[in-house]
Amino acid sequence: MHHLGHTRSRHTANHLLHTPDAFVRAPWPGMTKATAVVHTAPVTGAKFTQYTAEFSQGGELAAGPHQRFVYVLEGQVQAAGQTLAAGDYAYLPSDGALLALTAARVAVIEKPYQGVAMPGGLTGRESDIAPQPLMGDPDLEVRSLIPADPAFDFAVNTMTFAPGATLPMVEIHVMEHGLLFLAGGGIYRLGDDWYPVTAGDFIYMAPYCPQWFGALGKSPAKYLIYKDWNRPPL
Ligand code: UGY
Ligand code: MN
Repeated sequence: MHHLGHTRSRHTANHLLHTPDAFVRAPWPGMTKATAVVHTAPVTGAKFTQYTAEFSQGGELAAGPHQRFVYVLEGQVQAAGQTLAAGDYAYLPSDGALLALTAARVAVIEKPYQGVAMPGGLTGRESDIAPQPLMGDPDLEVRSLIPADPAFDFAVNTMTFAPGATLPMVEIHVMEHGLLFLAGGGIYRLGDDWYPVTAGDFIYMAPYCPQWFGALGKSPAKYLIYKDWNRPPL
């Protein structure tokens, strides 16, 4: 029994709030000394999969059949012959295998490619990406981790909100989102509900889920956000 059956987690028709108290870890073939917390997958209606892979030192995650994006949350992993540390990321169109050089936690996004020729792989460091203010607001910085090239069929950004900063409007759009809170917190509107959210939480937003966020507290709020991108809906 935990907190008398209470959790902030919630799953509705158009959104999922997945909080760490409700995470269940499971391995699958291709994982050695590693487990995954699957946050969203096609079973929820999503057209992608997002999970947090948790590794002991020496742990491995084999390549899967789909393009993979990884963002290191903690520790060090090797991907495509490169060493990635916290804040580093990689787009791996094939050969997406990961080897943990230390105990590590990695955000993993996988999606069947929509198109003919997948772009080449790349790695980067989030802090090297120049921030862009969202709709001119210098208190809301967007860093695009995937290059602006239509060969990519999804986008992954970080969004950093100064204390008190908000999304400029309630967004309603055809794209779906996978969102992992990296730091700070605030209030997220999802559909007709408002939720307190904090670092470690995950949110899935289905297409057309009304969404808005306001940052609370004395330190910036930051999240990693996936969306399908660069493809017509039909
Ligand atoms: O890119 C986006 O749609 C982003 N502004 N959405 C969000 O933060 N919920
Ligand atoms: Mn959005």
